[in-house]
Amino acid sequence: MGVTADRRTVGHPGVGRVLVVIPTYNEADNVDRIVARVREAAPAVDVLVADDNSPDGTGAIADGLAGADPQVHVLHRPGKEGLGAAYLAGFAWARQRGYDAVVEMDADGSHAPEDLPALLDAARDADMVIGSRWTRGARVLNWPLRRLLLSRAGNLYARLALGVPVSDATGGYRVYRAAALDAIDLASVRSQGYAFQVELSRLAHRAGVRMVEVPITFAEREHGDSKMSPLIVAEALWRITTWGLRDRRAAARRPDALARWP
Ligand SMILES: Nc1nc2c(ncn2[C@@H]2O[C@H](COP(=O)(O)OP(=O)(O)OP(=O)(O)O)[C@@H](O)[C@H]2O)c(=O)[nH]1
Ligand SMILES: [Mg+2]
Repeated sequence: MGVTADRRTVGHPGVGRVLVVIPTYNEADNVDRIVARVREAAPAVDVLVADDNSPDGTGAIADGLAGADPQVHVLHRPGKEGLGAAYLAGFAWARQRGYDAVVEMDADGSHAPEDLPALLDAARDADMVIGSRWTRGARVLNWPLRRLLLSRAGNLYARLALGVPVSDATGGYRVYRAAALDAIDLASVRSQGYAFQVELSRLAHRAGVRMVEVPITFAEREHGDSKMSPLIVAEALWRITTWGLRDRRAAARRPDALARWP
């Protein structure tokens, strides 16, 4: 039995079998680079590219990678349904195949695969790990001021409105162990864009999932186009506000409300 086979059986020590889910929409310039970097940085973990039938042929490139490497897989989805739907499909794929942990990672290189071993190490003592841009030791490279401000303001608002005790509730570089996915009611999730990350943070916090944050080095995408849009920001704003109001109304109805909030 070779080294690769041994590592595949072992997965990540203390965590188990790990699947990195990479959602893609028009990432033809990025998908091969990111998959190669993951395989290099964490050879014992498997990769699933969840492609929404990208018109630029990302899915076919991913098929080529999967054909050459048994640890790379592709989930072809019929059309663009948003990041949230692609992740939910990826989580279900992982759970059906008995993976012990699922990683969320963007395809555009913003989430460095080289940080993955540190995230997985942290998952030994937590059920959910958030790779944070806003915790001590983190770095954000080449982001324009307006994106920095948007992220800081979004996180501040999410923390105040929802009481989720994390510095980067909108971040999309995460590890969920099976226990965390089981604790969250994934069938109730409706968010598509950044709101998806905030929604899962909120649901995990409410379910008592053990969360930790690990500092990451986040870099602006170098190739391909952003899918960020005013619509995605508006969705996050609207949903966070709705959840915040709902949580406050529910808290006010409970006799021990003050002790629990936030
Ligand atoms: N499958 C799928 N993936 C998507 C969809 N929208 C975005 N993605 C992927 O989700 C990840 C994050 O999207 P980005 O466009 O990088 O969003 P962002 O990081 O906010 O924007 P940038 O600043 O441009 O990086 C990337 O891997 C995208 O390809 C979608 O509708 N379906
Ligand atoms: Mg990006």
